[in-house]
Amino acid sequence: MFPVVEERRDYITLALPPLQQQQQQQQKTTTTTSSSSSLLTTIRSWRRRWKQLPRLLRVVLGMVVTAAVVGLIYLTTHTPPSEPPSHLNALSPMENNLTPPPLPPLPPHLPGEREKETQAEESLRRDDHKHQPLLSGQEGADQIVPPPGLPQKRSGRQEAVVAAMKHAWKGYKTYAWGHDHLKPVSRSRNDWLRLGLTLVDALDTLWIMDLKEEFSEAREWISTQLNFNLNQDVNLFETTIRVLGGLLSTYHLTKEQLFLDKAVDLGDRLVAGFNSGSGVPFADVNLYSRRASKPRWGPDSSTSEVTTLQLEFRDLSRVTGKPIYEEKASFVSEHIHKLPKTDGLVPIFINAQTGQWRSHSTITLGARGDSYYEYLLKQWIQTGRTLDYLRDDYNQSVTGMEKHLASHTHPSRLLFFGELHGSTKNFVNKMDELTCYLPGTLALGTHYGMPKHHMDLAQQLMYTCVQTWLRQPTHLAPEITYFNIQPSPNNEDFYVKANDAHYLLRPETIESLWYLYHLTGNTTYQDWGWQLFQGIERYCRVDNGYTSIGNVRSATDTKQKDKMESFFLGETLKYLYLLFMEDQSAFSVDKWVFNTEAHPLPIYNN
Ligand code: DMJ
Repeated sequence: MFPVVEERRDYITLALPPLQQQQQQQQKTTTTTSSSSSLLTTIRSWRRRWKQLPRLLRVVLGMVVTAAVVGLIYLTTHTPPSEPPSHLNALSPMENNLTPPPLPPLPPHLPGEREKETQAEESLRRDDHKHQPLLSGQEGADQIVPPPGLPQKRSGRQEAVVAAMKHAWKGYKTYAWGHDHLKPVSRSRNDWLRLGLTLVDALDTLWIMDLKEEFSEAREWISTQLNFNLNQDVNLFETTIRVLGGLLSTYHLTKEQLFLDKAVDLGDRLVAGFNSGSGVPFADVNLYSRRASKPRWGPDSSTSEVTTLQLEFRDLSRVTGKPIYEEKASFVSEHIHKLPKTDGLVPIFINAQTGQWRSHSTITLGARGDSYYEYLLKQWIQTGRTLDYLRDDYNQSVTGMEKHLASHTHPSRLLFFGELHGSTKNFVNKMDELTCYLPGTLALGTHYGMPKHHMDLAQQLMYTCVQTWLRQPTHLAPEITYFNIQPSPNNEDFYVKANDAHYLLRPETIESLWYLYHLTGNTTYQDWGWQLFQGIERYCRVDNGYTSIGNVRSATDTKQKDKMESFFLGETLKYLYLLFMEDQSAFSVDKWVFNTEAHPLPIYNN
């Protein structure tokens, strides 16, 4: 067990000593008696004066008072509501209300859920527990049937999300076409990878939302302008999850060879990133020279980055029949499987030349650690549940999370997962918004037969994540939240430091809401998602798109950051759309596995 920075105390009982209680009671009684006797005297004197007035005057006064009361009642019940901001006009008054109704706590288990878990566990125990041929090996891509029933009739909430997507797209098209990111406030653009990042990340969202015109103009740009022959260092992880993942998923959805050709061209360049002393990839790769290098900021690669390439590279191998991509990426997972861990938990840095941990680095489920855990489970699912070491590592890591990172707040006992810092591995009571992908992953795991109590963890953490949004005046979550595990002066569960108060249009909480709704059918998750979406609409929407903000702690001073991240279109709006979809069968988690950037890829049977 590691030492903790803050002592964990669950309950403090505030009981007054009996004597003090009695004294207070007596004081209360004396005060009440004297104030009620003076009230009686006043009433009697007014009654005397009233009776001394002439009878006619008393009748007239009575009528005037009655008319005033009736008028007051009419006015208070017939005042029209104040105007909502113009961009919310399309929504109904009920939907425009930003004040959250009290949210019912979710039952630990919902109807039907236990049966589902039992069925999944039983199917896992069977000898032939492999997934039935959703796809078989390399010929798989041709067998994928697009999600049934698309386009579907949209719900009202989906229409609102589609309107948001159109607004974001219009701003991007007008001011940043073909560039990585839109700067909606200054009506300009920003380049990072020089790959038309927003356009590629948004492709499958446009297709899923059936935005034909927008999809076809994006397709045209991919066909005529997207060029990977660039003398440009790109981050291997970001380019893989956003661009390679986006192209592959669009290929699977549309069956258009164009997207696969582009994915292969990119994959052939990115695969050079694995050329290191250990096979663990470097952080960066030059797309033209195909030379890999360590990041400018330090000697090591991030653990989450080197372990979050495998779904995409494996898929590329399966659809092309070229094993090289999968071999390179799978080797990294196998290598990391053999490295020492803290009850399944891993440090956030690894050296690409030696293949060893930077052992004094932090353990966290947030930045640089997060998707390592996510891809353990998702790779196992992608391969038809055949690579059991991944499932075992995943299960062990959840045990480690519970043992070393789980804690509860004071006073509301909200579950959160903290971090272990430095070589001493001291517990620190902070959690990134990024960690809010975890409820979704835990829920997905229980659907595939992981221990039932993982679902309890998922539901509890989901509630905490939603609270980090709804307890801010903007209804938007900060990048980092600190949790009080002892009583604090203001008796609040958590607080936010000024430097951590930004919201970057991130999707993780919404992503988890989709998984929990998809797997339980509990519409409270949809209602929560709707409230978060309204925070985005009210505080991030600007004339020419959506902007990240620097301060979620103030509804009047949000400090717009003038940047629309590509994942807002690739992930946030896609998960909102899926969350509000009435027929959840189109993107069933039995058929699709979503990469960490929300790009759906098919599940294979091996
Ligand atoms: C996305 O690029 C991916 O979800 C990644 O795994 C980490 N987070 C960002 C969005 O917040």
